Amino acid sequence: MILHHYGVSPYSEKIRCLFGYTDMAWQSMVVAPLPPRPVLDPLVGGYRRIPVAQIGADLFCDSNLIAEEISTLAGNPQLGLVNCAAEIQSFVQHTEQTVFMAVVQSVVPKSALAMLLPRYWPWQILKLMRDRAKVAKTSKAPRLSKTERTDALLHFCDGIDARTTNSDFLFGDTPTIADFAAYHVVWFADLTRPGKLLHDRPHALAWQARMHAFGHGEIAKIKPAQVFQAARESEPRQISKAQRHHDDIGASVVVRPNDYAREGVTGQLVGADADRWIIARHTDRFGTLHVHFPARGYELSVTGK
Ligand SMILES: N[C@@H](CCC(=O)N[C@@H](CS)C(=O)NCC(=O)O)C(=O)O
Repeated sequence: MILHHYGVSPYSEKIRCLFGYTDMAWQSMVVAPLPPRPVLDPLVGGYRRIPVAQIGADLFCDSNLIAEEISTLAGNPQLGLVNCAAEIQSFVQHTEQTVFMAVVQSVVPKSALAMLLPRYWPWQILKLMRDRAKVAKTSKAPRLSKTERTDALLHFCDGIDARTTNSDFLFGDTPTIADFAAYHVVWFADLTRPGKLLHDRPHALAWQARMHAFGHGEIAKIKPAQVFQAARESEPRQISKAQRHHDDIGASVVVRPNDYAREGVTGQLVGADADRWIIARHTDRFGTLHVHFPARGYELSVTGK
């Protein structure tokens, strides 16, 4: 599996940590924190969020869908959100929507600069900050008040501490996708305000250390030419029979995130079920590519039949 990612991306950290836990070998393609991304853009065709995973001519958008692919490869259903109990699903949803937003919206420019200055040139930081301000303007994600942010973070941290008092992980003695969803939020909070979020919560801190100890798996760097070759020389994988029954199969569609960074991908719907949409992009450069999206958190519009 190739992962298109960048260092300070929290959702990428979630996947890197999953690679560590499952002890997976993967190929790393580091991309810029904002478009244009000359390696990824021609493959994915418009989706601008990171991470994106690639297996040959199949592209997987969104960390929860990537986690599902990893869960299948690793034979561990608890790492795929759609396989988990409703309680775990709603924990992940709340963590990645409300708690993540509370962390992001609490970052003050001074700590953002402290995080970025050792990693990027000043002109890149300026561009990145302008870009994210633009993304925030068109975002449909709720803007939380200071009190809402404080309450959400307090509740989250206390919850982690309580859940890890008598067990090693949030929902028992082995990790589920909930642990990785919570971990990347804590990791990002620590990048911007080191040590502040879980401060004075011994069980939560021990859990964080256990998650950190998984590492990132076996990483191999991959070159742009190899990424392109993998796409060009592979056929997209077979679509299952069950995914070929949707009424709109064959239609021209656009799929886009329903919250922020809403640039969409245009193509032909070739597979769909309750959890996933698969759209085909026919390209001169790579032949046919399949771009996979989770149904949750994304919207599909039919543009022609
Ligand atoms: N739900 C997405 C969220 C991904 C996300 O927000 N990624 C960030 C970077 S960690 C991003 O791309 N932000 C806005 C942008 O660059 O367009 C996922 O789970 O992958």
